[in-house]
Amino acid sequence: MNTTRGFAGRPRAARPGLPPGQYDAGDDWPVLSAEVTPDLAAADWTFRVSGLVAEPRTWDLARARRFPASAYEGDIHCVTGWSKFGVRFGGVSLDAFLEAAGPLASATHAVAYAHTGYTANLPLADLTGGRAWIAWEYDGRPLAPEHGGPARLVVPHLYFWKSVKWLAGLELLDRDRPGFWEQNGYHERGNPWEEQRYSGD
Ligand SMILES: Nc1nc2c(c(=O)[nH]1)N[C@H]1C(S)=C(S)[C@@H](COP(=O)(O)O)O[C@H]1N2
Ligand SMILES: [Mo]
Repeated sequence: MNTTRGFAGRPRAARPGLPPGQYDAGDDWPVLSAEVTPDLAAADWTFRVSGLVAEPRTWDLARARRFPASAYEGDIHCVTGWSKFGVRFGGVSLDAFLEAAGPLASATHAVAYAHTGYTANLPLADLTGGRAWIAWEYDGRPLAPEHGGPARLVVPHLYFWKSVKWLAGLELLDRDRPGFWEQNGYHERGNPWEEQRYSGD
């Protein structure tokens, strides 16, 4: 035999773009929901920006679609370990909604909440600057209900638990207020590149 001892069976080098401790889920797209998928028709979906804003605003899907279209093409990372490469979400940049409502200077954090009651907290800076979307399409088709359709939040540079499905609103705050998983031990920010999985990481 001509194999070099110690070489065969060595783990392959991590794929570039894979954060520490993650694996590539390939074509799979697992569904992770703490709730039962709600019966939420596109016509009944609304999104509200409230709290520390100049003017609280609410949009339905038809009005949300009037903002310039914006897509995210890239990778997503779930704290349970899977990452998915080359996803394509279509919708609108969250900046458009925030600019319309006018965050007050005192606003530093936000709680994103779902039509089901699920919540996630984020620093406001992670939701601005072209890094967060409200998405209603996946691969050019309407977002499937189990993946958060009619519309969900997509904040791909953080662990995907922050990307609230069946998104109902954002409340802007002057302090960090833990959401559903964050009250159960998960990290307040959740940067996958720093492996911020659990509180204190
Ligand atoms: N409303 C709601 N949004 C949610 C969740 C949830 O349980 N409820 N799970 C989060 C988690 S942990 C992940 S990894 C992603 C999963 O999205 P997917 O089911 O489309 O893969 O949604 C996030 N958003
Ligand atoms: Mo997750």
